[in-house]
Amino acid sequence: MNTLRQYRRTAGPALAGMVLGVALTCRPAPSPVATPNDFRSTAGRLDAGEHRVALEARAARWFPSGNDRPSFEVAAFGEVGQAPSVPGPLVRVPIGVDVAIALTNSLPDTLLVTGLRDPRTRDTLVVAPGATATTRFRADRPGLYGYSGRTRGTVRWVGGGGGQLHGVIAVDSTGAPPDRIIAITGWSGAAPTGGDSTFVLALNGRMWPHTERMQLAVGDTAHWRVINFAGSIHPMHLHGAYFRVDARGTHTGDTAYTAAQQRLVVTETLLERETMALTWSPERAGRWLFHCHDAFHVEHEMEEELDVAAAMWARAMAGDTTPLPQPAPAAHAGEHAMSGLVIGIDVAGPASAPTVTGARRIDLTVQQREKVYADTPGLGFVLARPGGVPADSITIPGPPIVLAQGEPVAITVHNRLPERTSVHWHGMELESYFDGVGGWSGSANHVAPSIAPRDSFVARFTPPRAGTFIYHSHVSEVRQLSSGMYGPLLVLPQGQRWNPERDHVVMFAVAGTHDTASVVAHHSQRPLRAGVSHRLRFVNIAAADLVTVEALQQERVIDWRVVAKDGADLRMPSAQPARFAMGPGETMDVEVTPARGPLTLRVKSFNNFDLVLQVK
Ligand SMILES: [Cu+2]
Repeated sequence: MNTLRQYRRTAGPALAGMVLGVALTCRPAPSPVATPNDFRSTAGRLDAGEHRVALEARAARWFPSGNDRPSFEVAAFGEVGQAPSVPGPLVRVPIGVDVAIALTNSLPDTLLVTGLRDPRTRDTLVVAPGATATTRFRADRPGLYGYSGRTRGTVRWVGGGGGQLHGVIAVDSTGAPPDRIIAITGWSGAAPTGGDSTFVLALNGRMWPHTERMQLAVGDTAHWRVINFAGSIHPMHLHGAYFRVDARGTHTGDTAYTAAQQRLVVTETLLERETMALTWSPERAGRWLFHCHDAFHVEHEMEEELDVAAAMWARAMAGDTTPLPQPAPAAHAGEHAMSGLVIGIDVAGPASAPTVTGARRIDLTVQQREKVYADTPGLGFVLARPGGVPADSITIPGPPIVLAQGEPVAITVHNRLPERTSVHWHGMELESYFDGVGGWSGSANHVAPSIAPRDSFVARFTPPRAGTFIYHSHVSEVRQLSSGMYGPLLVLPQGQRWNPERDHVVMFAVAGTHDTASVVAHHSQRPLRAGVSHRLRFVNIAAADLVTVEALQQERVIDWRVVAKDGADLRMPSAQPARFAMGPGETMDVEVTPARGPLTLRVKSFNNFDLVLQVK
């Protein structure tokens, strides 16, 4: 099982919550069920010139998956007199209003809350068990804020890994368009025998497929704000369309980007306690996804482990911390077998465009070779060639697929694996049916299947813009991605030929499926030429790892020009010191003119290493 790797790799919330403390000895009435919170309405109301809210922190029963699935006893916020919710209430006010909050602590332990005394600071409000504390502030700066609670620690189950004490404050500027708020929260528990720590990740209180289904129409403008309360990074990825990042921030407020700072992306990485505001407009009807690109955070295993996680939690609350056995992994159907941080989007509109004729044909075979990563096979792609493809020939990463902007292409994916797969054309603006999420892409009455062994699927699209994209597996990604199922998808301006001497791909990925598998950088090893401009296309397709890079020559950070992000040209490319951080599912293009001597890419990630590019 791979769950512990997720925590090792992204410093998740588990470890703080794994020590179970004193359990409650007397149990009052059963806790009320926590409702999922879609943040469509504000808590409290305007009264005598003040927005007054009465909040309560209390024990609640949370059903992160379906109502027929296991539940957890957690600590949660609610409005006094109403059901608690996960996440906690939204306090939404127009700018300039005075806010008065009374918070009652109905937990059996001292409560410490940040973000309520003054949302712009991390000052703590301390509330004794049974007490009510009040706080007042003026909402004088627009933005998104997060408040979070924990207990002092004598009764750990209500804090730490068990707590869902998180809520949102939104201060709206005059004339702000309506938006939706999406909060990421995490829960974690101890490890079963033979397994790693169990965890749950939810969007607005629910895991896929029980997350809200967003309903949009072609041409709508959607404003979403995303806030991260779960203690790990979340590279949030939109399928089939770009979104514009309008603001970034933390729980103590955000900063609206100027027009020049706004960027189009398909993936934006939220670090711990970070927020973003985004705008997008669907151009094509069909079914799309907005999901975390950390493969562990969408892995079906999260759902499979829910039973043992809930059972162990219930026993721990009764004072018994003996681990239960880890369940055997379930056989996956392969049809969008996801969980966790995934939101489905239904876009209504005219049916998809008719299939173009005369498309360029490409044949891509997926197959495996034994013992590539110790005892486990490598899974990889290979392009058709005259005389056929030997049964165990794979390249990792897959071969660069080089397309021309505006030129229709029909890529036939032949599956020669002993299992189902599906290939996603990451960053590509295409028809939903060809997007590559088997069992989901398309429309309710025309769903694209995943590709069964010995079967094939033809993906048809016309790349509308030139840039750096990715093709990769969208089935059991932790294993299929880490086993090699990814490759660069390059789209060149019409009439341009790819020059691999001047145009280099550097692809970060995880080599193998074991818990301690390293992050590696794939590069052609072709030397660069001194004094000549090159394009470097950076791609992060690691299962879970943030990668930070500095480019040095003679131990000094050089300058380069960042020209594109996720395949979209930047509006205002600028020369800047050569360093960046990039989450899984992100690409970035830079232009660099190196001096003579080696160019070192100093990489910090799960493991640290230097990739040295020769410059002649
Ligand atoms: Cu994530």
